[in-house]
Amino acid sequence: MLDIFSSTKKLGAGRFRLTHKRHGAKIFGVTLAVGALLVAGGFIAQNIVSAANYNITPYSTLDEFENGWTLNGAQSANTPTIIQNNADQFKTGTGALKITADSGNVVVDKTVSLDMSATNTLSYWLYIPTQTDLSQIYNIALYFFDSGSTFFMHQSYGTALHIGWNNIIIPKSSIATTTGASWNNPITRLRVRLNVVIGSTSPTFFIDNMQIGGIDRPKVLFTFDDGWDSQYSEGFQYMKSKGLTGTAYMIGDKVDTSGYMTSPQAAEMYNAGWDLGVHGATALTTLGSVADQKNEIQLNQKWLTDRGYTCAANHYAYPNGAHNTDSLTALQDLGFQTARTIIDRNQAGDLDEPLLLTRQQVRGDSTPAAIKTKIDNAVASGTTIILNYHRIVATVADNSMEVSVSDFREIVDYAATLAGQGDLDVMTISDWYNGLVGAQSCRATTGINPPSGGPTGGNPANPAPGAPNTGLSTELDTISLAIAGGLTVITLAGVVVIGNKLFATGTR
Ligand SMILES: [Ca+2]
Repeated sequence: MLDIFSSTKKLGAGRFRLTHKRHGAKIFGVTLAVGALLVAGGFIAQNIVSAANYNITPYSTLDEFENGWTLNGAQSANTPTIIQNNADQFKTGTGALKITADSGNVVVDKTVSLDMSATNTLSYWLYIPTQTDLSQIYNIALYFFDSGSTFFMHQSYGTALHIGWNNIIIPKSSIATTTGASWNNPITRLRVRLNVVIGSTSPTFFIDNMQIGGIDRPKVLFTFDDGWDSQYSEGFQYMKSKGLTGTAYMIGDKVDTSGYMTSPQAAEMYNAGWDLGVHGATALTTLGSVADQKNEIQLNQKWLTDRGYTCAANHYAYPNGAHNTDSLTALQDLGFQTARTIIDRNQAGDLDEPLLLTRQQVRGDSTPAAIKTKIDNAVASGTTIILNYHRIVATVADNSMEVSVSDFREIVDYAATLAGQGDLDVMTISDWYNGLVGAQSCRATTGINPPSGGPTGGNPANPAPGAPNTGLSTELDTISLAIAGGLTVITLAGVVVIGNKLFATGTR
């Protein structure tokens, strides 16, 4: 059975969901249509065998926030406004629910009759217009009442949100509940409650597209900031022993200085399949203009591109997490594909704001058990967890910058075990992004090199990321060129050639 990226469906403004098709009968019709549009080169169509499509189980829409919502209360003397089906910002359908507070908390309800007993995941979208709005939102709580007084509740805190669209995906099992509430009961009322920061004026946000039941392929990204030498000596070496690769966001002019990686070490990591992304030593928000921010970003990007480390040269990590609207403009102008913040939340596999990726910090005083729980939540909710490390040391002296070797290894072991069981994939940032948008892997030209694990939990025939597939690639390239431009369907042992595209079959 093939796993192929078969269609891209646009859901409302800017949202793409990549749909998984697993049935051989459907593959050929779709693929022939796509293949006819492509020009064959001397490479393998990597996107088909990589994790091009992360959605495994489709989501079902629970509410469009377009009707039935009523203002149910606010703090006295306040006059909030709600507008449902507001088209200023929305994800799906024709509008979203826009809520504007007036210096106090706001409660908005909708009477429903929903059976949520059989679903596991819950997702919804929040749009925060400006940084000022964000700074005035303490949290946004979603309630699911199964009676007049018992309910489930999930809160998104302002500190875990960013401006623009936030795709919140959570396992239903992680939602707080009152005593007596049960998902086996019909849900009779939905509630959205905005709790504002004391002293706020009139924060606005939008909520749209509540969905249940969907699951995307879970991912773990090990990311490391600054290019410290222990990222080579421990991070790279230990992950290599487990067949895993990670992402180091580099500060160009720190390389070959005391405490940081050497040039040969960086080269070894890159050549072994690691991503080297762009970081820096200067917080962008300390720079006065878009042009100044661009210069700082490009300075560090140049260190990578000068050396041919191009796979993740369009992936950025904000120094200190600091960013503003000028930063977004600068990165967008420069063609960056992702930028990682220091907002701690699991990242949706359905890309929300690519220049505002979230992370999960791993600190010296983070217990391995707590990090494992976050990984478990990623598995349960079908999200991506972008782990963020700095130095890995024998004895931790700085909790914000250092993690012990033993704690680090425990998490690597855990991720490797789950990947080996087919529960998740461990990948680099470029493979994650390219797979998500349906582009081929950066390293595809050396053979069939999918991210570790494969799209449905591991194809033992696939080599490690970055490692050439010595058994197939040369032969496949030859066949690819020979049939360029045609629509012939050829099936070899373990390989399907359709038109000018090639697909490796597995045991999936
Ligand atoms: Ca809607």
